[in-house]
Amino acid sequence: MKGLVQRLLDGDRRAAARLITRVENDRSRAFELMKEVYPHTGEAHIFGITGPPGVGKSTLIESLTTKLREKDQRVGIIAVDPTSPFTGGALLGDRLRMNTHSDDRKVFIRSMGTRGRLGGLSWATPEAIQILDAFGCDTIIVETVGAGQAEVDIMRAAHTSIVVEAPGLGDDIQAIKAGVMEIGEIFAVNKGDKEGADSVVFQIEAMLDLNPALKEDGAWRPPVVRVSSFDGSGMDDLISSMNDHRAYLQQEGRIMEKEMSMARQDLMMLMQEAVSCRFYEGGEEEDAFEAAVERIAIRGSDPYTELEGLLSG
Ligand SMILES: Nc1nc2c(ncn2[C@@H]2O[C@H](COP(=O)(O)OP(=O)(O)O)[C@@H](O)[C@H]2O)c(=O)[nH]1
Ligand SMILES: [Mg+2]
Repeated sequence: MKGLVQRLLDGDRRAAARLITRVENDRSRAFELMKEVYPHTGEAHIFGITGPPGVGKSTLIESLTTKLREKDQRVGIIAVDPTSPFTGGALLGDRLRMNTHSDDRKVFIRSMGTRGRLGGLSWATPEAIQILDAFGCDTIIVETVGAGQAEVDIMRAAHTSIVVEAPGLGDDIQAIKAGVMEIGEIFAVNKGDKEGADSVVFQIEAMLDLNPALKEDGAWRPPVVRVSSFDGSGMDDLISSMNDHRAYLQQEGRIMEKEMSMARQDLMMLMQEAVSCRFYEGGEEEDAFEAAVERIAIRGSDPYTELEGLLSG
């Protein structure tokens, strides 16, 4: 029988699903398989889509996917759902609905919980992206809920970051946090069918005007696109902006900069995980870690000495 990786490369959807489950549940063993998968990655364009809950990210992805399918693209969608560290369950129950595409063999949809990891991605998200890349997806869309570190995470894991906003979410200008202004390479103002969308577009444009870096030669000025996932208006403009950004990255070695930043993010996450799993997520050396904590708490030692001890042990 063919191995799981070979079946993935042959375009077997079940193999893709099973591999993702493995990297979620049995990580260090799955890394052996990822070594075989990785050489087959690097073809897909990865889009991160972030924004506050309720702006319509999932709905937008669904209509975008319809458009991409008209061009016969193979599409991979990963929705990262923040899970509560207290209950272990999904915080928002933000499962992708996506019924429109559930029978389409060229669309792969997967929800993943963050499983208590701080930040916008779960430990296994980078591998899930790689698996879908090797599976042959032309476009991979990763949905994360915008909440501080989440945006930074997704920006570093994607070629193009799309920030979604919408009218009617309370104080518009406050919903558009300063942090997202820096990470958005495209702004999609969703719910364009509703009143107030123009005002949101205007406010984002005004905030972008304040950034002198965007006026520099060769800088990418993020387009602000008004869309409606309900009536489909603006969706072609959004697709053009996505293509424009992709073309922009192809110029003057910018893609290499992106690839470096993505590789840095992948490796940093693995290193953080290696340390946290080794010492405090039920790892083998948790006892040593806890003993060090106790020594520090009673002032019998200090964190700096203990760090040296743990890492050299
Ligand atoms: N009027 C309007 N409502 C929308 C639009 N897109 C999404 N919604 C609604 O907004 C709500 C949140 O959508 P969802 O996609 O789950 O948002 P997410 O939390 O950002 O993923 C749902 O009730 C959608 O039906 C749109 O373009 N126009
Ligand atoms: Mg959603």
